[in-house]
Amino acid sequence: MYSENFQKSIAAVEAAREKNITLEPERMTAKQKEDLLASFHPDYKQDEFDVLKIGPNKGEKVPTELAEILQAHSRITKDSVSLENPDYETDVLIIGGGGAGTAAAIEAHEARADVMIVTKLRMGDANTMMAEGGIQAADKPNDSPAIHFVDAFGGGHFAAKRELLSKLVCDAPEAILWLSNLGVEFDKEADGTMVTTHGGGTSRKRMHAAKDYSGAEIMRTLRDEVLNRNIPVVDFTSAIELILDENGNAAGAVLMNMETKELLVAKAKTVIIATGGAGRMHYQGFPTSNHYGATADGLVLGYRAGAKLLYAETLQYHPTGAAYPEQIFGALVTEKVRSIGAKLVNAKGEVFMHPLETRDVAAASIIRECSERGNGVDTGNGKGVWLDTPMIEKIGGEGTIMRRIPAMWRMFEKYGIDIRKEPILVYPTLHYQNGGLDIDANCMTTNIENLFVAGEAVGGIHGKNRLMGNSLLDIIVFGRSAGKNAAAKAKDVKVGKLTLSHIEKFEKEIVDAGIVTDMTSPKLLPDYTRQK
Ligand code: MEZ
Repeated sequence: MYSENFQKSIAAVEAAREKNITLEPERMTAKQKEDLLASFHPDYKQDEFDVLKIGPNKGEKVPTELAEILQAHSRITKDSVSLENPDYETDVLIIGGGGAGTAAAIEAHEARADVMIVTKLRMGDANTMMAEGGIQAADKPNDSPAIHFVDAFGGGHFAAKRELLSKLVCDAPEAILWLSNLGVEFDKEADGTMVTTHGGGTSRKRMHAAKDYSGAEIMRTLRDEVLNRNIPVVDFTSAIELILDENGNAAGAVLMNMETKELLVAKAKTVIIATGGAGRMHYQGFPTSNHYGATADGLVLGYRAGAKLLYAETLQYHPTGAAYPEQIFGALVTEKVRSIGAKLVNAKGEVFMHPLETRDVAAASIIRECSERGNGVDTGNGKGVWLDTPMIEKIGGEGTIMRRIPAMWRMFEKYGIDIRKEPILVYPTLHYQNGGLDIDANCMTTNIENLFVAGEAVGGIHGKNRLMGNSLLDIIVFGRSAGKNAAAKAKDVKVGKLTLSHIEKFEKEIVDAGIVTDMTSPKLLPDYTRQK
């Protein structure tokens, strides 16, 4: 239910609806996109970035808030814990209990390695659980991994590491099969074929979904599999520092019980970082679609131990975060809403962009509409544009919304808004970390032996912008691959004497660079008591 303030604008949206449904907005040219991004995309706001003074990416710029935690003190000193009698010993230590971590655990277990998951909240408290719209895979006759590659490579500004993107698209059909066999209930046509839709920047319909609960359905299945296999999961326990051995190879982690703050030591032959994203860093003050624990922990752990980052300066602002009501500010409004017919319109009821531009372009368009062009709707808590959801029922027929996007209906219905009848207000929300730790095609970091990474903590798979549905895909493809490779590698590893000497080395770098900070990292949880 919208108050009086919105009615004039809603009337304009309703009056233009029939015309807007059939309107085919032009695609932007490459030059128009470049100019738009340079002026309106948050990644291009130079004063929101700092140049790193220390570490493997010294001299490169990253978001100011990320620079602060990458260049912060460790939570411990090298003498805070004894490494002599580890509390846990395993072949493969997996840090993170989301989609990538659990997929890795299943494959490492399948390869008969001893495997253990440590997670700072509970298994499944992760961005995977919150993913809605779907997972891409080129498994229809009119499609191919090569076409999928071209779409994603272009969408990512031709910056993806080719070997990683190639693995992503080539392993995608098998990833869908694996998930199906584990029990994921993908949406199907009456004849049993998968329902597939478009996403922004896709030239073929290759988005597989479970309504708009795709991530929750995948996570449910992976979690069940981990539990069925009795894979040990240590929950409410965070990794706060990697442990290396005397040869500089990854060999475990220092853990902290989130409640008692007790420190524990896990020794391992190989380590997989699967800690997910960074939405709760609220870069540039943006709200986020991410889960509570998304604080870039893996980047901090890896960086302090000497692992390189790739594209850490690029973030994804999902074009359609909820802008109203305030209670759900920043929550994800899945791109699938546009895939199945809703268009973005401004306060005057005008369509201002093609609904399926890539996410960076769509986000920048919305920001321009609400700033320079002055065509945003005042939400009482900022600005937003309309996503004209009633179009969906007009195009797909009555019942389409309940059949395809029931979670969206439920999210707004709680606040008296029936998205079948009324449009909704949206504005970009911090959604995804495009950059992360630099890995090779075997998922091992390029400069620390036996340290593997999977999921959102990886940089370079998608280049500088990710297409919808390639994240649920990458957690499965790279999670599985990291699990298999870490298990295989563990067979030949002889762990040397454990050490935390990298902490001392990093402290010296902080002092030598003249960095003055009282911050410690990883951050682990957001702090909402000290907002700027
Ligand atoms: O890949 C994603 O980020 C995704 C599917 C999000 C969404 O809009 O549903």
